[in-house]
Amino acid sequence: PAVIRRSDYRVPDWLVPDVTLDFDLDPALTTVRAKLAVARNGGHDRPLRLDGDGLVPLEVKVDGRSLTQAEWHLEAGALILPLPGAAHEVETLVELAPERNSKLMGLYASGGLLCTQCEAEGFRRITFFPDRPDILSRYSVRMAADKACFPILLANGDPVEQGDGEDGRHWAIWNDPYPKPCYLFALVAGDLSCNRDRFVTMSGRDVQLGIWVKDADLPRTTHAMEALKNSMAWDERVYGREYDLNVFNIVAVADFNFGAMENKGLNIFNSRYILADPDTATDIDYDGVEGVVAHEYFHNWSGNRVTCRDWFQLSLKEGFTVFRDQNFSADMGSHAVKRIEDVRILRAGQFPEDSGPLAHPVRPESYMEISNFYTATIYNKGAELIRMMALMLGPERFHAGTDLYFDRHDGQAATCEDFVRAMEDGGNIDLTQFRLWYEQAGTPRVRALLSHDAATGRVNLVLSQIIPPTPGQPEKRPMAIPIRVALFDRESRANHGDETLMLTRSEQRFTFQNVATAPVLSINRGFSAPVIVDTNRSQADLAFLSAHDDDPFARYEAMQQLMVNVLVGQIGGQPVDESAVVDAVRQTLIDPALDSAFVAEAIRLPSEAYLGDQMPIVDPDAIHDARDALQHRIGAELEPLWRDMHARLRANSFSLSPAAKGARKLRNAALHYLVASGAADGPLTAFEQFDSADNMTERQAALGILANGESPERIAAVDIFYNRYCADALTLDKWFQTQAFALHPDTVDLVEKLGRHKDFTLNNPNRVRALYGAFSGNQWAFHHRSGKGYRLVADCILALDPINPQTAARLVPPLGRWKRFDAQRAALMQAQLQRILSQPGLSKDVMEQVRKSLD
Ligand code: DPP
Ligand code: ZN
Repeated sequence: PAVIRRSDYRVPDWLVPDVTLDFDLDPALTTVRAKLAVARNGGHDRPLRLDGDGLVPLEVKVDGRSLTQAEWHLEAGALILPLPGAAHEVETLVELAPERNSKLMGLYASGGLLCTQCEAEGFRRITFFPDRPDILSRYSVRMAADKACFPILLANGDPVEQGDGEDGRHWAIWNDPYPKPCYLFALVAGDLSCNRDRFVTMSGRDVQLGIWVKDADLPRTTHAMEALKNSMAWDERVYGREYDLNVFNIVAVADFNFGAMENKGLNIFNSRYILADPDTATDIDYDGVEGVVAHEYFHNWSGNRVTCRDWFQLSLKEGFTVFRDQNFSADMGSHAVKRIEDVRILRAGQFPEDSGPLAHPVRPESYMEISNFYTATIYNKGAELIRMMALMLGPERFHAGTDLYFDRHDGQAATCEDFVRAMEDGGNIDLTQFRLWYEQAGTPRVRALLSHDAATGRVNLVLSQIIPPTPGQPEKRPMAIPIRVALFDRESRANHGDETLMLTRSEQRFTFQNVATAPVLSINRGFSAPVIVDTNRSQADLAFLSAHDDDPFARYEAMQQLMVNVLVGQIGGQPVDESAVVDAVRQTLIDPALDSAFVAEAIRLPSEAYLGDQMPIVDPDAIHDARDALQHRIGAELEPLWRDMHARLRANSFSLSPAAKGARKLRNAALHYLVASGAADGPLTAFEQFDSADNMTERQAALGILANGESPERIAAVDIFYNRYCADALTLDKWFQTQAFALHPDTVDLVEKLGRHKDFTLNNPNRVRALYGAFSGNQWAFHHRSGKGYRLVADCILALDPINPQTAARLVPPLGRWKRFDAQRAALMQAQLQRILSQPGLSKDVMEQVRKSLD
């Protein structure tokens, strides 16, 4: 397969100002007639090239005249037409079989619906078209379908006309007045019910809102609707951006590769990010619904009104939109806890990517398959880049920059460079060096050395940076890194002042005056930069910060570092006294100033995977044992506290208030430590919570805690959960996922068995991710020394690739991390990658990931 390079970008040869699509819909056989108004772009004599993927042209017309087969040809699936003039009308006819489309790209069937997914390159599976985001067209779409099976017909924009046809068919026409790239095209046909509402925009326009689901799911859409209205109000208030059509529709579908898709005026969602009720959704699910509804809505400006010139600019819309949805969620709940969660996600997903064979810059230079670049780097690190600019500019200048960006580029296909320039011009700042964040991959390591001179009252802070080599980038230049610091007085606990230091050189010295006694350093406060910080702070200093830092993220971080030091010491055979950790946990638990959600985050041990990331060679068994032992000790020493909290935090009735969510989170943590203590009644207490909970947050947590151990309660809970929820796909996913995540010595065998379970299917991406995605994130189980875990995941990739290559390719990265493991495991992992690569007919999705992973 060919490699596409950013440097090869050329403006399109032909533009397509207007598109008329006519769909005769049927799951077995759909016909698509497309009329494109095409216009030559510049003085050249190149033919018109219309991308196609698996399409056969049944008819090709130019300006109303049918062409003979000699007048066109196909080249790598694309239709090539030599055209004489400056502007023409090109018409094509193709046939599709949506019910046989298992890739879930293009037009496909899901649970009786017909729906589309076009980003990134799915539109070329629907009709011949120049499938690139810098071609912006006005669309008029006509759909006809059987009225009984597909009573609802939706597309982008506003509905224009509808009517009944012959043989029980009906039709509808929708027009979208805003020129858009074809990746934002969408249609849905099906038997759907609607949760209707309305929103009046800041200029007084009435927008009809609709969330379309299967009738039985209607009661589960209230949270999504609240989130939508809150998002619309937030984007007006914070960014001054108003919605621009008369209708906004969301449809939930069960089979979906992404989380959701921001098609203009017609968002299509993976049902897991729409449907929520207390019996089936955890608080994390509720937050996921709120965040993803907001994310897709915010794309209407950051993505749709201003779109991307080419797919190398993907982070232009994704990084910025993640930043926007993160801040929205923080405003709806707790800023402190949201930041901690987002950093945890970044460290769990993006840091490993950035240090492995698939590392790539936020603006990549090349790709084979663009679907492989919907990554944590593009999304989450991309969001951190926007956050750093917002920090450097301050809120007013940042919004001057975003206003300028939206005004300057409205209706255009823009680049990351355009965004940075708008920040410079609107916010009055020089970002020359900062641009390196878009170019250089790899997580910078910042080393901080603090020294204090009592005689002069001077503090020196020496900061240095190293950007590790990454594939294709052996040498790195120093970056501009904003590091927020504060110095604390040990006695008075006073903060000498918060400052953002700009580290721009390899090594730099910063001086602070009038500091009488050696202070404690608080650094990278609020996680001001996506870097790894190495400091020479003692366990005593970390304990101090874990009790007294006034920045909640830094306080959490101090606690985590305290735990990491103990665990890494233990694993490396250089034990560090654990009592500081137990004391810090106790202090945190009894501090009346802290809210429950923060406490639950702070007292949780770093994950096994995160501990692995701190070691040169990951030893999954030693990590598991050390973490398990520390958990046991914290559980046992503070047992009365856990017991008391678990009883005290029981709620009388269910609520989604931040306080109620925080209480559930902390109550689950208490149960976790109580069971870890080894108390004889632990499993029974967990089972009681499982059995009596009136919400999924407590029920699933109890199930997970039981699944980690060995008890009759475990077997009972797994059984009861299955019988209660086996008819609900999203909840059954939790049953698979909880077992695949279990820290239990038999997990690898259990996953093998679950892969053969009658409810397991490769046709639903959520189910695949619930079992194999969760399993490959379970370090101890996946890296079972037998290599069985690697084989299971490779088997799944090989079986899934012919069905859904995009989802198959997403399972490859954990196998690619072999360099981080001992020689025996590394060889077993490489052998599975080789086995995958030797499969004939491998998709380019999987091939690209496997080839890079073997390098
Ligand atoms: N649908 C995906 C998202 O919203 C890709 N645009 O991030
Ligand atoms: Zn997005």
